[in-house]
Amino acid sequence: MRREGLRLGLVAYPGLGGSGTVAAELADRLARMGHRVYLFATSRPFRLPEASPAVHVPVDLPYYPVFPGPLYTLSLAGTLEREARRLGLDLVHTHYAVPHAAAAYLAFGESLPLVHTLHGTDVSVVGMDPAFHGPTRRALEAARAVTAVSRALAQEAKRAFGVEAVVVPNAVDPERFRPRPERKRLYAEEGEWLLVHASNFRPIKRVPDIVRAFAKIRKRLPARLLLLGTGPEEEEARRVAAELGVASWVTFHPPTPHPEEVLGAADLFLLASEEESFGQAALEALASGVPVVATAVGGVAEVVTPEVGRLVELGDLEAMAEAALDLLGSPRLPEIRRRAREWALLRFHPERITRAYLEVYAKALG
Ligand code: GMT
Repeated sequence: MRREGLRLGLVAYPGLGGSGTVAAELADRLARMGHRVYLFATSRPFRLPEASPAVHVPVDLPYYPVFPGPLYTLSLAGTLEREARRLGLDLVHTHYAVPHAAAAYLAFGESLPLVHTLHGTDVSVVGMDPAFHGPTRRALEAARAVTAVSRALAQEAKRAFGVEAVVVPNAVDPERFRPRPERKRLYAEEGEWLLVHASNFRPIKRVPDIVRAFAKIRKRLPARLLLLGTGPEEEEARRVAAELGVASWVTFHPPTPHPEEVLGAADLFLLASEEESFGQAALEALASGVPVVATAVGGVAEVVTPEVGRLVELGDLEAMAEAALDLLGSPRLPEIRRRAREWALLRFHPERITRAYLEVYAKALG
């Protein structure tokens, strides 16, 4: 490692989504530690702090009428190759394997140390598509290191690609994600419990299930549901809320680069996903001192332990409502809230996770 620090290229999707969040926040932390960090993405990542010393390197999507669509993989490969030389990068670290791992492999082969972080559907869904599996597997095999955000995902990666991934969980910033009870009055009436869900509202997140579970809770408790984000299932979630007669207690909050302001005000966080390699939003809730009721899928059990929340079977909305009512009615709720934050800070503190990535880089650099 050079005395002045490393020159790192990180690659990420810029929009709403856990992998982009993880990459942008890691880039920011590494840059603030004194490394030179360049974040390659088609636009400035949503969760990269405005004053971050990490530099966004745009990846253009040139359009030529002869192409059937924009050639993102090729454009990223070309940008990485050109900029790595110009910037003197020591290592490239991609987040979300498809197509980032293959693009980096195309750019460098094995001439530059490459590290790839697997996030979830890049292994379980997209990566298994026959159109993407071969190139992704070859790129992962050739990398100096592959990491996965949970043990569950590492096991899946072994099955899907035959690769041994090092587990580096995601981090959460405890300064940013902290209890903010004074903000609750902005989102809920006096005497109402505030239940929150945050996601990109893709079908996999089952947002309408959250509304259905909430309707059961609302029959027994004065409560409000705040759905933070947007995406393909927003309309269906609105329709279900109207159908079940709870629309006036369901608030749709647009995506914000400051989810901490909403999460810190919540009493409970709900996650009904059918697949979740980690559950970054659940972790952010825990750090905010908010217990979580989630479906027991993928790596969620590695984040939401019995001390800080409840896990229920996928699609069991009765169990989800009961677990929520049980937690909210528990005399131990203040202690559970304290433990949620303690657990998040103990296991997922950014310093600890950044150190783990730096160890992976050190090994990759030989
Ligand atoms: O795999 C995805 O669906 C996309 C990805 C994203 O960009 O949001 O989400 C995954 O990565 C997050 C960050 O590591 C995890 O918190 C999510 O659990 C994971 N999503 C799934 O596994 C469905």
